[in-house]
Amino acid sequence: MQLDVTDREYVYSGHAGCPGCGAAIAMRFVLKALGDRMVMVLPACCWSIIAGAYPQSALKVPVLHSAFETGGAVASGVRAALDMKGDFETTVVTWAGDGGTFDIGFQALSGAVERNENFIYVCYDNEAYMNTGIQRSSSTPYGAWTTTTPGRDWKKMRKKNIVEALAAHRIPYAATASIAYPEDLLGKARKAKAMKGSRFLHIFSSCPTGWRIPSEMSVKIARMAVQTNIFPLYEVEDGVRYTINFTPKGYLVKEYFRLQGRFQHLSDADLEQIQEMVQEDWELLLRKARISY
Ligand SMILES: Cc1ncc(C[n+]2csc(CCOP(=O)(O)OP(=O)(O)O)c2C)c(N)n1
Ligand code: SF4
Ligand SMILES: [Mg+2]
Repeated sequence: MQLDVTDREYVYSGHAGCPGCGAAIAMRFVLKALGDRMVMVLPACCWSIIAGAYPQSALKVPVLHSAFETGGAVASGVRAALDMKGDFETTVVTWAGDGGTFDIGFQALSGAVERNENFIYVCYDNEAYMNTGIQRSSSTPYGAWTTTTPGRDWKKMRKKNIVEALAAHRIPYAATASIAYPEDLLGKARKAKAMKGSRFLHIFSSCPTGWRIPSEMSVKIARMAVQTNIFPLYEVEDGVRYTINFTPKGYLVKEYFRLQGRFQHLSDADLEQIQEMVQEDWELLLRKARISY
């Protein structure tokens, strides 16, 4: 199948991402969907390094590097400045990691979307603080090794459901997407661009370095996360209208876990427990999608 997407590239080759970096793939697709009439706010994360420090940049869009916790606040300010200049056409995009979104930037993000600020907030999710050496975040999944959840202290809490948290603000659009499903990802980025108000994209972005997987497995692992229901693809409009975009045939989660170094310590009993947790979450999502508004 041929992708309906421009040949134009907005990410220069030779950027500083690791081979197979899912975050780099995510950026490439999102920029193809959004085009270059934008200001990108980039709080501290791997992408700050991948893009590089001024005057260098791996991105062909204007970038404003910002402090780690400020993605929502800086984007609000950039939007206000553009509006004062009468520029209502330039899209403001925050591009932040899971640490910068789920944890340290959550206050600024929550404040901004509660005001329904007119911007797109993209969280590329590699499930840990990768740029500073693979520390656990509230996006790190149950069962994972990180450098702050080592050995038997592997993470015992569930991954925070960030889309639910954003939907609770009743924003116009919140959606999950994956680097392994580019048609879906491009469609959601275009849909978000056509809307006004606060829009949130949560993109599953494999990290070969932090997940201890070979770089060529990056997209396959991301695909398996969707096919196992570990990372379902869905949208929430106005905080209440759920649409599930893909219904998997149902791979077992152990196949996904066994391929990644970060989960090698888990026993069969742990994996069975995780399978049940994934099933529970999926059934809850199905129930929400059945409610009609
Ligand atoms: C206030 C503050 N605390 C800590 C840091 C150090 N720091 C920079 S990037 C980063 C990790 C970012 O994690 P995430 O947002 O998940 O992005 P990733 O690196 O995984 O792409 C940290 C802890 C900082 N820049 N500012
Ligand atoms: S550490 Fe992970 S997210 Fe960061 S550049 Fe490398 S592969 Fe990408
Ligand atoms: Mg991260």
